[in-house]
Amino acid sequence: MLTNLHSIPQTEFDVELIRADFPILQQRPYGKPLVYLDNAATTQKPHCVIETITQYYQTTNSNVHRGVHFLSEKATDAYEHAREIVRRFIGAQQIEEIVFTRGTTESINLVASSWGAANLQPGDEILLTVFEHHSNIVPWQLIAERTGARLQVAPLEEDGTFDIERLLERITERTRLVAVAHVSNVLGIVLPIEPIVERAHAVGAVVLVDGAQAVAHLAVNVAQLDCDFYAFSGHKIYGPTGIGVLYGKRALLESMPPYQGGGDMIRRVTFERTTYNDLPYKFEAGTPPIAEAIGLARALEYVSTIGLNTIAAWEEQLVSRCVELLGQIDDVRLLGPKQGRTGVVSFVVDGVHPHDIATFLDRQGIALRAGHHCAQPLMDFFGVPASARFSVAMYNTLEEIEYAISALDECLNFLR
Ligand code: C6P
Repeated sequence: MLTNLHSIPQTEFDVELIRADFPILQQRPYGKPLVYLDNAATTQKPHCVIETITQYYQTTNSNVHRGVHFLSEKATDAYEHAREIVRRFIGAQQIEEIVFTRGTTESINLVASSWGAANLQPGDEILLTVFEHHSNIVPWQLIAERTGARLQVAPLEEDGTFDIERLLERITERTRLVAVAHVSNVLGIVLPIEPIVERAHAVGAVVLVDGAQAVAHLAVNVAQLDCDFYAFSGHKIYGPTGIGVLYGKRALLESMPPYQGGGDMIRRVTFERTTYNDLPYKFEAGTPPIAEAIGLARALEYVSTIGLNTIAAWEEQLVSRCVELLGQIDDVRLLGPKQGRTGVVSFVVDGVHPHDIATFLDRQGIALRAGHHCAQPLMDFFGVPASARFSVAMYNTLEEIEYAISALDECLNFLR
């Protein structure tokens, strides 16, 4: 049995062939070719994912785990097969460790509500970094308020670089949980997870990794990382919206109380007492996102046949070219380091609002994001209200990067 989908032999990378798989790339906003550089917000979907979802509704649609009829069994098989694909994709050891959720946000809220309520006490510490997404801050604030635990925050250096030692030294006997982004959605830096896990486990703390910006860009193996929880969203890895994954070590998931109550998460209900279903169903109350899970599995297979290492090598070229060309424009300030970044390039320009940049570029057919990127504490750290951000996917080309940066240059000449 394959333990990890990343071990599938990979085909040669041809960006034009890849582009042909994504019908939306034929769109022409304002009559211009679409240059989609907002992939950190959400990625586009290949034919095979769209087809799989359509096929599901045309041939299989039914509720899962509930019926003995033909369609229900077919839908259940497809849904459970999707779980197995996810398991292999992230290198989890057991199928029970894969919980389907609505997305990264729900995965983190599940852990905060369930694990947090059962394990946190006054004086306990939850360690985050200053560059976390709001989805990996607010759930911890909510549970800290309920339990009396406190948030601790690992800082960045003044120049926007990250020193892992500054995080490690904050893991103490009081730390109960460390929750960190694998890849920052603003800085693009990749956190070394292993030393964090090692130090956290040494003091008896657990580690949750927010993989929202990682899974589409680097080969993740949760068994190797040895993290306790790993969260990601389907829509950021060429899959549908409305589906996400929470990986959790079996023993931890077993020990946690349910997150939501409803159908499918129970074994027996009486008005006096309810007993709960086995993993992972204990955490999947109600009708799950069935078509979405099946679509996600198709997306993961698609990514696996291309190969994450191949994708990462291509995206590295895109990001490096973007950083290099931005460096040639006066007054552009890059947020984060020049090198060692994955997927995203965020920047600010003195005297120009990022929204004006995004609006100007939009008229050239270029989609990028401007705003606080749901990372307001990081914007505060840099002393800016917002930034502009290019974010790449495997279907972007070097020509698109060059076109986008020359449009930016034109925009700044116009606005300044
Ligand atoms: N970041 C971005 O444009 P959801 O919304 O649940 O799929 O993902 C939340 C999330 C959690 N962590 C990180 C590191 C993220 O980047 C995101 C989503 C998008 O950067 C939308 S704000």
